[in-house]
Amino acid sequence: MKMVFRYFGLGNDTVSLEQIRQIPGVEGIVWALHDIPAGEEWPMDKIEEIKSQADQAGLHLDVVESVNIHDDIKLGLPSRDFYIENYKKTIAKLAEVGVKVICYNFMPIFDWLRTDLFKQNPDGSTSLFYEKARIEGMDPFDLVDQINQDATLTMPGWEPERLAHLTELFEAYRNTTEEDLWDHLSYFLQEIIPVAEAYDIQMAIHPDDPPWSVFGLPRIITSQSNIRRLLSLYDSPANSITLCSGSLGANPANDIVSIIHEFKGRIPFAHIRNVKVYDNGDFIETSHRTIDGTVDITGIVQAYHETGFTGYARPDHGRQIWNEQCRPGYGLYDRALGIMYLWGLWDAYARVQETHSSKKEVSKV
Ligand code: DNO
Repeated sequence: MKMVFRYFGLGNDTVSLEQIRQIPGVEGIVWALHDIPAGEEWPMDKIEEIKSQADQAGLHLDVVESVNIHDDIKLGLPSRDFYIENYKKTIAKLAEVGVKVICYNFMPIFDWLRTDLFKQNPDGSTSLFYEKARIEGMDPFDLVDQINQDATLTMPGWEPERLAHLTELFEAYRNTTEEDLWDHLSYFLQEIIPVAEAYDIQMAIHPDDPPWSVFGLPRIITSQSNIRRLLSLYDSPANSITLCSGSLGANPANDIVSIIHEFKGRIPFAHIRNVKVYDNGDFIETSHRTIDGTVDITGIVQAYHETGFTGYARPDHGRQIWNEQCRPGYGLYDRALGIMYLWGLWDAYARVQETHSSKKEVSKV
């Protein structure tokens, strides 16, 4: 397991590269050019800027999260070919600076969705929270009005240029079914995976968060069987997944341990985090510790260990603790605590395995 940490870039992150470097066992940053709109080719000079910052800090930049997919590709519009060509050019440039994994997602319009970014916990910390009934009761067109009236309602994937076209986007998706989305994903993969293979890069799709349809929009990377279908769309190690335990874990029917065992070898990147799911379908993000949430983090780390996981892993969405001023979910403190918990579990399994194999050696003698 190679530990990495998400970094939003100079001026965009409250956590510095020096701080990241001091978290035990962290070797690299997970990065992106966040100011380049989806669909545009990434400029080489900006890529090189991040490369030189990372080099100076002694961190690698093997993992990019995300090169976002233009909605025309998800909608299957004729203009998709132009955006796919840009995507291929970006892959080639990322390979030049040594990128090994590109994380992306195929969620229409939005990325991850929550109803509260600062939900108060009893201990005074705050967490990201999702109130299911509130989203279910919301008309997407009312939502657009609300966002237009309240600019603070901003989330990842809700870039200003996209918000301006939100009504049109909802209209465009009105007749798009899940099967259409599968077709459009397949088209994208048939074009992109041969290029990724040629550059020795793994394309790792991130599951939908939450893993169900929101605002009537189709969502397809939601379950073990759908991941199986995704991997069969193009049978190559370059067609792979970012296994996010918290995204899939918002649906307790998803057995992440079983997913790790079934898809070993096709998981180059793991997001390991916990959520607590309530009976009514609401969920709140918790510390990484197993006992604090519904996701079996202990079992997940054990499964990665047992399957000989050598990919990249990062903690994800921490709580906001100790009065840290940071991007919701992306503070230093709780994610660094999360890393130490993950290492603790990992090292304990490594020790158990060593002891087990040395006992076997002794019994052979
Ligand atoms: C949230 C992240 C997601 C993720 C994208 C991948 O914190 O896990 O925003 O980066 O969905 O494309």
